Amino acid sequence: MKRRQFIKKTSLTSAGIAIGASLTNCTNSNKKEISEATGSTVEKTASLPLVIATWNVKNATAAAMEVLEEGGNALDAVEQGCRVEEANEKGQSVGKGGLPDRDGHVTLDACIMNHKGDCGAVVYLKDIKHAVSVARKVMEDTPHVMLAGDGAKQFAISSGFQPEDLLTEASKKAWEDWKVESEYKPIINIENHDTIGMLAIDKNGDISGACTTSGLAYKMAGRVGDSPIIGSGLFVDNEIGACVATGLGEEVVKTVGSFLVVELMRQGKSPQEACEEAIKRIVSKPESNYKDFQVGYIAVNKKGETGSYAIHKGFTMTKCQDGENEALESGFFNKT
Ligand code: SD4
Repeated sequence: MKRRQFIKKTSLTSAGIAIGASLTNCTNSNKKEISEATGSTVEKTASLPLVIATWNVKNATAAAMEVLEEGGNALDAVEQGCRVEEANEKGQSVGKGGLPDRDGHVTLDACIMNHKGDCGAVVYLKDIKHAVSVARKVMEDTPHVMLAGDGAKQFAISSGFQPEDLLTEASKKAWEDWKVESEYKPIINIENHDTIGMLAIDKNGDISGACTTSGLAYKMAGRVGDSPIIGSGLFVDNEIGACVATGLGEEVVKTVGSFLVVELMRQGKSPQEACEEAIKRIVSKPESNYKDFQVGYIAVNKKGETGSYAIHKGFTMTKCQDGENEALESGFFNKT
């Protein structure tokens, strides 16, 4: 049997076991050190391939890792990983089942970026659950980087995507309950299911990233956040590293957060130090009301070192590497 067939066969037949095993083996590894500069935990491992994602999305990172272990590239991995959460109807911030805007419409934002610096995005996409795959099609099949609204939907349908109602009974009920008071307030952490941002390095050392979301629950109709904006929600520079953001998109956009993190790594900061500095830019603004909102970043550099940091407690980064798939608590700024 050829080696490629063997890898494919073993990974296909053992996929469930491998994923199941990694889900239960979520022990903290001893590959971490305390940074003398910042006092925070810094990853020291650099074995490839690796996948990291915002929040606790181990099924998604496991799916991405499966792609990489079968010899797939980082772009395929992040797309496939994000699709897991987009299809998960229980996740109320991504894809099908996402919470709607204040008028009851589920609208999706997503982007993707590869190691060559190519990128694609969709904003205000309705009725198509795999927004990340539409973003990839924008990147690969059009002369543009971003499509919005009706045009994005038409393009998706003409590319073979099936339209469907994305508002589930559970999300409709949540929206109807919300309408009683109609009080708009960002939710600081949505446990377990939230915007999914994913970064991967494949066996060749090439980096890709993706980000997909239904945006903020009960947002104004037409609102778009950071997640589909290259440089804000996501940025990849294959020479340096990559970053992806989650939380209140308006605050990420104002500081061009993911680009900032990558540029700080270019200047010599570790991924951890860069994420911390980018959060400090937000919270140290005069009259910042950071106590009322959350922002979190995860980042990886070319060496495979990773970092994550948020304004508030409760943010996690899922990391899949060396047979382990674990949700790691992030450091956070607000200690009060
Ligand atoms: C947005 N950043 O639309 C997204 C929402 C999010 O955790 O990440 N929530 O602003």
